[in-house]
Amino acid sequence: MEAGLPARLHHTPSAAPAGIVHLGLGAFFRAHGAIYVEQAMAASGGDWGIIGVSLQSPGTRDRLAPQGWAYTALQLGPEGETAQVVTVLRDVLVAPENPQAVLDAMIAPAVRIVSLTVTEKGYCHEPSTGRLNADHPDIRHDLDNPLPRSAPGFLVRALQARRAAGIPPFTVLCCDNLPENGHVVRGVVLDLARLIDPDLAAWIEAQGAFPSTMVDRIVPATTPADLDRVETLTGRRDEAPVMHEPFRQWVVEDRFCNGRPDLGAVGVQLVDDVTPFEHMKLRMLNGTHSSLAYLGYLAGHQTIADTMADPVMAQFVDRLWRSEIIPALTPPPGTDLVAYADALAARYANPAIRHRTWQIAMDGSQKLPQRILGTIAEGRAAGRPVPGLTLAVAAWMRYASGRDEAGGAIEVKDPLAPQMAALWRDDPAATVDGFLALSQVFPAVLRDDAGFRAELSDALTRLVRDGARVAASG
Ligand code: CS2
Repeated sequence: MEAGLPARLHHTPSAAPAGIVHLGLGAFFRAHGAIYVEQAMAASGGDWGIIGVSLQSPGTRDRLAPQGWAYTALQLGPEGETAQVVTVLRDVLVAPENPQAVLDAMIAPAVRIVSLTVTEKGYCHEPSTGRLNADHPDIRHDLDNPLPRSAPGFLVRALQARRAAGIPPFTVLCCDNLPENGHVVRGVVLDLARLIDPDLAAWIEAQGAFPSTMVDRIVPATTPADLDRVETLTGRRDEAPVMHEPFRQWVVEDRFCNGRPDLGAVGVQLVDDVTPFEHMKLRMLNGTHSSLAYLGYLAGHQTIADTMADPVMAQFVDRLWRSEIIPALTPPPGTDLVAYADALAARYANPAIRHRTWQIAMDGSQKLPQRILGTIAEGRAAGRPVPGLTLAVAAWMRYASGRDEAGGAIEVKDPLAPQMAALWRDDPAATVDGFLALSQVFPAVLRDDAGFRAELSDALTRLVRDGARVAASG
């Protein structure tokens, strides 16, 4: 090492064939699924090394390449930090640069699982119905071109090539925060396959597997300051570390068509039906995360931990759990929902995790249905008031308008951002009418519910008049 230059993290990747291709190589997968797979191989063996695929940009590949695909995962607990180096990646491909290389990786017989974290919008489906949006520009492209752009396109074209070559299908393992996520990805894959070749769709239906999963670990985006922190702690420069909380959970339906790593050996819960776990996590964690993100952002809080340090917001979220969300849930086997809520409150308050409200606020139009609107619809059908979640929806509208409480611009990241910015009116009832007409977000049962419309207008009126903190204290 030259004097003055820090040591660089470096690793020589194993030459063993990869068993998994992962689409959407973001920080979440690198801090969650990749670590479980690495540990499962250490515990029980198997060639399950991972080829990561970035569907958009080359940044992660470019930062990981000089490190031999290794990276540091830094665990941030209230009591301190611990670092581990993860070496399970065998290669990283960038789909837009070379889609054929991605297909070749997915077609290799040694690859027996294709896992995905492509975010809610990556499935090209209608969030309110779960069906493929055949008008999506990437889907239209993928119907006409053998080299795809979308995640469903890569899955279908790779399965088509495997079928043609007599290679059995891989298991499609969805790791995104969608309800019945295996069912959703199966639906979009079969819808797309049917449009390309109905026989292919029948083959996938008969031979493929799409287990649903529930994934959980809080992984804030890595910042430049985090790179320095890792260097100070480990003595090595890593250009692509990931930050994560100590907690992790992965619940997986044990329906794989072509083998799997020994996930059970490393704490993954293998179950017959993941639905109650998914509902619990999406509604109790992600639903309150989004609620705190919109209200917290509007109240001027940078992170979830800052928002939880505001007693008004901590009490607000506690009311959401106890009065609005838990009463609508069936607890998963062996789970106490009140204890789960208490654990969430402690996780959110972890001051070492700087999870920005702005980051969680992203893509609200894709997140709200499964996180918040289902609970609202069920609560209303049961005659149970849901004022806090209704306020959260109003806060999302206010946020999505692109103006904060001081009139400053908000950088809204959402596929519907331009459309939503145009919906804001001086009259809250008119704003609510405009948003409720978004049928890709709101299910008919809420669009047609005059009581919900009126309560949402009231909530938005209070939010605009009094500000987020006062509205949340009510
Ligand atoms: C968050 C999730 O960004 C978001 O929308 O709600 O990423 C959340 O941190 C994870 O699902 C936790 O498991």
